Amino acid sequence: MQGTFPTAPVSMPTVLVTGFDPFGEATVNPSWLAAQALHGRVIAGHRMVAALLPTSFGESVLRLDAALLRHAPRLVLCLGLAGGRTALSLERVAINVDDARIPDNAGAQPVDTPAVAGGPAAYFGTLPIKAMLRALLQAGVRAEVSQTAGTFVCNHVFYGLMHRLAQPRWQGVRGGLVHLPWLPGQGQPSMPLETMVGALAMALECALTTTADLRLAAGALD
Ligand code: PCA
Repeated sequence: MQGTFPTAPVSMPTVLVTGFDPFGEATVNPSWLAAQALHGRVIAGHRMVAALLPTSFGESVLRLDAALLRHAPRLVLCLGLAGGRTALSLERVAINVDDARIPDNAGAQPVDTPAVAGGPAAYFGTLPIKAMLRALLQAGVRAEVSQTAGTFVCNHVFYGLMHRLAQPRWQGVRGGLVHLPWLPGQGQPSMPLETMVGALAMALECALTTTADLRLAAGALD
């Protein structure tokens, strides 16, 4: 019988968690370490599946496409490093602009270029960021809602994700981006990997069990 059933049937719905490879001067990227740490965990009845995206404007969205098709997730959480940020940044919006201060890992450095030619100016993420923020702050994790994911590859992937999820074939699939601080030793301010992973598991649990987001000013949650 061996070989007849190459893979066990996996009926549990999945969550796709993506992370990036190191870029610029960084030698590790906490986003990929965190995604790997979450891989295989079951949260709120969903199996976490990690996928690595290259920090490349061109290749990242192609890999994202492949991962979406392969895993058909119910929810997608993209993770990225934003060195210099103090807190886990729950990104609100992806904009249709690529404007790179440094070359990506493939040497591309687009300036004032649309992420998707002819696409809308912006997409909001569809994760319940205020509910997630409250859960994180109540657990004592440094977290914030961020109003800009920048204009480098993270924003590009976030925009590409929301552009795809807006298509009828992905109806009902929610998506978002969380930026992570540096790891200890990478720079200051920093956050230990275990803290990030625990916080992300909590944020995912919240996202998977919350249908309507809270309507609270971010400041009211501090
Ligand atoms: N951070 C970069 C791209 C990859 C990553 O981890 C960004 O914030 O755009």
